[in-house]
Amino acid sequence: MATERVVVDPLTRIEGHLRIETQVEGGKVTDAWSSATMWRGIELILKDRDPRDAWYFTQRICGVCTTVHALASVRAVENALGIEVPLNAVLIRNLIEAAQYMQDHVIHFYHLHALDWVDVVSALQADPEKAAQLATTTSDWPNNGVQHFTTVQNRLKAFVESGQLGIFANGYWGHPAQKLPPEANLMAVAHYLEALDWQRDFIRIHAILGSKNPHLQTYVVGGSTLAIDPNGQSVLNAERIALLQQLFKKGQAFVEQVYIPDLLAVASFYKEWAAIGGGHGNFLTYGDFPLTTGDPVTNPDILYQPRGIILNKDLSTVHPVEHAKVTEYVAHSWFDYRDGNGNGLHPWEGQTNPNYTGPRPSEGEAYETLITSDEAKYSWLKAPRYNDTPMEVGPLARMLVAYASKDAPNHNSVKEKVDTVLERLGVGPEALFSTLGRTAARGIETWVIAEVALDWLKMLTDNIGRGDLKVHNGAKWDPKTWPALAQGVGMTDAPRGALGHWVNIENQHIQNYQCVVPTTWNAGPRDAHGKRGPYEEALVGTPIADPERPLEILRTIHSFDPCMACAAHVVDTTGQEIVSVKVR
Ligand code: NFE
Ligand code: MG
Repeated sequence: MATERVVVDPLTRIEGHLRIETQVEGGKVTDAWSSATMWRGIELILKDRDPRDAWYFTQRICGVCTTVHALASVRAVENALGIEVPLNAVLIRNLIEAAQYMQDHVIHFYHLHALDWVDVVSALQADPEKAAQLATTTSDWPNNGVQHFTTVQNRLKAFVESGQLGIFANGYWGHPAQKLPPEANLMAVAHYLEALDWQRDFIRIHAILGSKNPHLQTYVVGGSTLAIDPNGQSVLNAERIALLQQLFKKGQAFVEQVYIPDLLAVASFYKEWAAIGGGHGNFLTYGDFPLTTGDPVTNPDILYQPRGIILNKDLSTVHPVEHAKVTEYVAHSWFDYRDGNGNGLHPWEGQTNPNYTGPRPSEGEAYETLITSDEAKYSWLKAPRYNDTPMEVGPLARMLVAYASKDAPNHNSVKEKVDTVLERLGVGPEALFSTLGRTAARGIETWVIAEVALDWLKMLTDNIGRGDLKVHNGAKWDPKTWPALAQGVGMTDAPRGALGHWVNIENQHIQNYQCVVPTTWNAGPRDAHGKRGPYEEALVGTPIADPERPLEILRTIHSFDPCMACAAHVVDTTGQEIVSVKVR
């Protein structure tokens, strides 16, 4: 049987640079390797700095999930020094993150993932009247009329006739695995364009709560710098709170009337993807969104989204998370540990010693594969493991843990929506362990968060109404009050999954800082025992209709929403040649 090496490098419509190598036999992926192809080293930049400044630097790991690294960082330092954050700051942080989830997930669905399922060129053949009928059967969204769809189609025709497809260039249009009828494609393209405007308006929430986006400015160890006075000129006054409510409500309307109906419509044509891309079946979430004061690391019970682990797709048991069991391997990564690469290191003992041993195309070195032996190093990502087990993180992990945690605050909301989606698609819970499940989980989560964000805004308003305007706890602000040695861990669940920052503080300065990031969990390479990372495992078994145009690889990898900047904590400085796909 013919064996082919199918390589996608760079894999686009993600953040950063990712190379996927696969072995394809008989029209199916039989093995896969995930490689992050760039590195910078934020963790090294943090050494010897004031830990209260770390969040400014870590937040710049990424421009997509931006704010989550600020949150993990201030929480790590608060955990190290025993600082409790006032309730207003807890809720402000939740609202910032809720808005992050909503904007990030909508952008992912429409702008990064939809074109894996939606054929833009086919939309040219659609009858706008039928498209409007289709859209209005599933939603009351005002822009679903014939006139709007006709305008969009004309815009699209003008694009194509000018030969400048712009953002729609280089898609696998007309691919045999594309199954939507032209009308569904037109509806999705119309919403793709609308979502561009929606996300820009919606994220004004971050301008209010964080002064700007990306890279919000109101974090501080001990709370928030967002001054509150309902009757004054303070940043957060009654008028701004009213605007926040309006923006969250508009956000919720888009999620409920556009995103969820589109998700269901598209998914109903691709049910076979409920049996593809499942992977290892191990899921980890740190949980998030504290509902009261208290250190979320030591008090998981205060979290709206529960902390937990699901193993081997078994939803009958949710295992607890002990951060001591997190380690990172470098056996297949371009790093070396001082005492050898056979063991994983806990982040408090973590090391960041880059040692690039791969090919150097910038120096004219040609290469076809990074996998030159079973021992090859092939990625700038370390391989995180929990209790020596690879873990998938992200919306699917959160959804499964919430679904299985009957006492969790979000259980009913999640279960109700999951059951609705499963019923509408006519599939059982086993369908969740798949590429389709991953994509559905992201939508369901956005639906849950859009609803509860309004409750958190009300909690904040009620607390302010009781006269509590406190946003910062300055008790330990002075470094002279700190012990000579302190260690902390800050956990959050970012849009793409479990995010931890670990800090060692020595004589008031950072002695070591390690970030173990969602995309590192998911996109990391094999560990010292040869166990594949989650992307790699999820790809095994994926059908490939046309090795020259491996659309199916994109579907599964995009379902994780890769962010390589986060994962490798890097920017690209090499100016790499853009080649959409190389097939051998
Ligand atoms: Ni750069 Fe990130 C999220 C984090 S993913 S997007 O969500 O943390 O690794
Ligand atoms: Mg790291």
